[in-house]
Amino acid sequence: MHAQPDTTPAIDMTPAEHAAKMAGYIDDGAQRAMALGNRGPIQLDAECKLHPTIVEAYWRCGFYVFEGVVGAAELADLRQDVEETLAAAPARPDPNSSPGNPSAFGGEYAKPPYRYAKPLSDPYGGTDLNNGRHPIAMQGPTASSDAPEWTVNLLDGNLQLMDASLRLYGHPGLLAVAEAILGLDFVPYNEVTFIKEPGLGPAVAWHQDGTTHWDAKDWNEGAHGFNFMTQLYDSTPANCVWALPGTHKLGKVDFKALAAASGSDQLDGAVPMMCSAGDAVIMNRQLAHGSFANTSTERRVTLNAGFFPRSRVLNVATRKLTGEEVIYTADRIHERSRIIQLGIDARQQRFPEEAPFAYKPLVGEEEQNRWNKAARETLLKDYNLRDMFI
Ligand SMILES: O=C(O)CCC(=O)C(=O)O
Repeated sequence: MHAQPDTTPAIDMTPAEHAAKMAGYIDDGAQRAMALGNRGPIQLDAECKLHPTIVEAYWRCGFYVFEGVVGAAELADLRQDVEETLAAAPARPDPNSSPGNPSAFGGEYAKPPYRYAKPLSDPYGGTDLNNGRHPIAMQGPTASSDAPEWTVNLLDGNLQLMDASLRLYGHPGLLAVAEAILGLDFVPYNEVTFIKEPGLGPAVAWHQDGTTHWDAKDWNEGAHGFNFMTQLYDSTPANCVWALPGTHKLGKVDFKALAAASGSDQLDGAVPMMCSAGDAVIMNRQLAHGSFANTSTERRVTLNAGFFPRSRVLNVATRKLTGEEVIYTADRIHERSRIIQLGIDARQQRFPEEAPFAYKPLVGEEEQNRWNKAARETLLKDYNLRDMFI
């Protein structure tokens, strides 16, 4: 891999000028978003099947905003865990970490949990990082003179960093949605937290997430699974993820051509995925999406948890975003999937009045996957070394 700059050079624009440039785009995009008909509560029938109009809207648009998924008590737990995790972050990345993905260890984990970026930068756009999946650079305003040198923009391995996040992973409504979209035997991908602090949060340049099945003969609009994105604070048009509805059906999107046609990184037809705190978006990983530098005054914290159809992972040979080659065996999938069952049990202990989700591939293995002190060490510790990427 080529050496990469760790940030897109800032252009001569203040955060306030960037925010002003976004204003008209935000108004138009927010109107388009509200007209899509793809938001509302999770609706399950007596058999826990997702309402067909939700399924239809998800496949039509490539995303759906589930409102009110996380209640007040759980939201408070999640926010507190994020605060504690961020408070433990070193102020700057380890100088020996990759210049393209500056990161730092914090505690005992095998994989660095903290990822950093320069304030308001675009770490990926126009580089060949992440298998080159971010072809255009976003506009990078110059951060204010009192900004820190680095901002934490990502936490990796949510479920071992934050117990509340493990409990959210076992959410029966979200897992029922996963089952409805991917089938009974859905498999996990990874869990990360996107942090976009006001005046600091970097851009995530336009991209599609999938990397493996684009040229497959049996490629389809669901070939690379989806991410849940649970919002711990209101997610506004100025700081949220934007998307081009319907692009998950089109194969590889030519972002350079779209940016040229649109005249900038403000792609024509895009919509913001606005949410209130406690909402959770399901987003198809083939959907064209990205987020702008956060020049707003509001923080965004998003917990991502992704899932795949098993048929797109089992015995599949692929390359991780780092370029490393890997084959996903049945054993590996089974071991990684045990964390779903662990999350279900952890949630049941915190919310005993809730009916737990039954994850079909592990029915009968509940006893081996109980949440307790031992499981933290034997099952959860470094679980994210078994993350799967397609
Ligand atoms: O949260 C963001 O700003 C970007 C999220 C994203 O690109 C992703 O989940 O793939």
